[in-house]
Amino acid sequence: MNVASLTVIVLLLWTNMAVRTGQSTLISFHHRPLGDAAVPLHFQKAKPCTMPNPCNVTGYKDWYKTGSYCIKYFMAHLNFTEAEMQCRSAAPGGHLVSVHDCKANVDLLCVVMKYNAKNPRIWLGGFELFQTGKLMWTDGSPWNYEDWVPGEPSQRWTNAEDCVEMNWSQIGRWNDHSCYTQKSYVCSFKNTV
Ligand SMILES: [Ca+2]
Repeated sequence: MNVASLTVIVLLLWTNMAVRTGQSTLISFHHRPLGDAAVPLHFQKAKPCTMPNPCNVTGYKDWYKTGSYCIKYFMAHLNFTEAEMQCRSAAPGGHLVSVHDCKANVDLLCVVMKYNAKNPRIWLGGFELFQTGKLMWTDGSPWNYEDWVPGEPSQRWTNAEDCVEMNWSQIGRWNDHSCYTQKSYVCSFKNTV
C-alpha cells in the first residue's frame, strides 16, 4: 500500500468517526471558520448611539439633522431608482442619502436602528458609473468617505451590483448590490439653515 492510499483510508476512518461522534460541526468550524460576512446580522449589536437632533427646517421636523444634511428613514421597499425618485419628491433638493464622514455614518445608522432594527438594510445614494469603477452619489456630492464590508464592493467594474446599500452583513457597513432589489431607504437634503 502506498502513502497516498494510506492517507485516504486514514482520512475516511477519521471522517467516519467524527460523524458518528457528532463532531462534524466542530470540524467544519475548525477548517472553515466563519468569515465576517457570514456572521448573521441578528447576532450583531449596533454600538450605543445618540440620536441626532431634529431637523430645524419648518415642515421637516420629523427629519434628523446630521452635519449639513437633514435625513429621514422610509420603510417602503423600493428599487434604487424608485427610491431616489421618492427622495426627490420628499423634500426640495432631496436625494438618497450621501455619507461623508464617520459621524454621519453613525448618525444614519442610529436613525435606521430606531425605526427598523430587525431589518435595517437600506439604500444609500451611492452607485457605480457605467462599469468604470467610479463611485458617485446621486446628490452630486464628492465621494470622499466609505465604510465597506471587508471584500466589498464585490462587483466593481461589472454591471451586476452597481448600487450601494448599508447593513447587509455587518451593521453600519456598506455593500454593492443589484440596483433592482427592493429595500427601505434614507433620504436627505442639504440643510442650509
Ligand atoms: Ca456586493
